[in-house]
Amino acid sequence: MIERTFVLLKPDAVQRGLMGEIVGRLESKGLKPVAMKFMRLPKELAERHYGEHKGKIFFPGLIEYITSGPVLCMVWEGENAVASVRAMMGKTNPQDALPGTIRGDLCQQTGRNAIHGSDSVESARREIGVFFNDYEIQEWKRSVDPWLFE
Ligand code: DAT
Ligand code: MG
Repeated sequence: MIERTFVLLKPDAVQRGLMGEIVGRLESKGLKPVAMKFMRLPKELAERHYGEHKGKIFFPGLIEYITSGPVLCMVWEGENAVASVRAMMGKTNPQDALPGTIRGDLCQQTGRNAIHGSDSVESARREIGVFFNDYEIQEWKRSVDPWLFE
């Protein structure tokens, strides 16, 4: 199933100069970028995005961290894109994330785990709607697609 997923590179990824590395991994997988936006999240938007974690002990710290600097917000499309990006990200706690995954290779602590990716098709739809208007999402054909999809 061709799906879309919402991906956000967190302030630590931006500050550490890892945007290219992470975007490169998603591109090399053959996933197709359909939206990108570099922005500083207003607190309200951050709280809406992480609404499911409201009330948890780490919520205030999470909001402070995610709003502390610019982030790269993106939508990527591809076969089974939601689970595929989650697998590439690795476990939430980088200490549990396998080598070969983004968090396993590039991060050390849960509170600085570099990347967000939607955890279900339903979350992806909600999160894409929170961050992007329809006109910010590009429908485009890629000439390599026949070499990725039979
Ligand atoms: P994921 O980002 O893997 O989807 P999540 O949705 O459970 O993980 O949590 C969202 C973010 O909140 C996570 O990337 C980092 C932070 N977080 C989660 N659990 C935490 C914890 N126990 N302590 C500190 N931060 C935590
Ligand atoms: Mg999550």
